[in-house]
Amino acid sequence: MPSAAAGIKKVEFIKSCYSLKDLPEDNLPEIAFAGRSNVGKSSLLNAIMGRKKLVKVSSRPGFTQSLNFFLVNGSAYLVDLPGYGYAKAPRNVIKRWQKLVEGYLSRRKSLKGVVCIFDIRRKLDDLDLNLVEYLLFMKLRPWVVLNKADKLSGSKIASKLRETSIMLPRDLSEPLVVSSRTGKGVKELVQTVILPHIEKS
Ligand SMILES: Nc1nc2c(ncn2[C@@H]2O[C@H](COP(=O)(O)OP(=O)(O)O)[C@@H](O)[C@H]2O)c(=O)[nH]1
Ligand SMILES: [Mg+2]
Repeated sequence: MPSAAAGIKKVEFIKSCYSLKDLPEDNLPEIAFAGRSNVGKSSLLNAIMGRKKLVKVSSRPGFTQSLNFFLVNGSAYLVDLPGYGYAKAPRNVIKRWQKLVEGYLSRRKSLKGVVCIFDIRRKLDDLDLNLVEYLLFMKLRPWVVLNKADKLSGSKIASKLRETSIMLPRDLSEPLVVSSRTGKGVKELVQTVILPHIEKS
């Protein structure tokens, strides 16, 4: 993924936050990216920002418990949240995750919404649905993105999209189908979700 999506002109890594005390001041519009560990969150951020290694694609899923802040166009943050649902994560790691992510989601005033990334091949489970419902409960906007579309044929994509839409709360907009590997759907995600919510209003 050599170049950033149109409209993403400049990207800088700002910091990784391991505790809520470390968060940068919330004085800029911000969009967070959430999803199960290994769903391709970091890869999708890299595809959006056009930098293969800006966000570390981990070989040890479930162990990165930090919120990673990226400054886009000098005027907004994209935030890589730690992934959930790693089967081998010990209880204390899960507890820490909850405290960090829920603490962040519940107090971040500048947060415009959360891109919820799911694997298009998998049926949504309780953890995925809990995320979407928690966001709605907190009056935050979820944008659902189905990643790894390169793994399925066109007709299978359509049926998976239907299956997922049915499970989601009604008032959400249609999930976007993407592949961080091929770049499919990334431009639409940037144009319809990211840019409109991070540009100055
Ligand atoms: N086939 C395919 N693999 C992907 C895609 N996005 C990510 N991956 C792979 O999925 C694994 C996890 O990706 P990563 O970005 O680290 O996931 P994260 O844990 O959600 O940040 C890596 O092996 C990626 O190469 C995609 O769109 N298609
Ligand atoms: Mg990651």
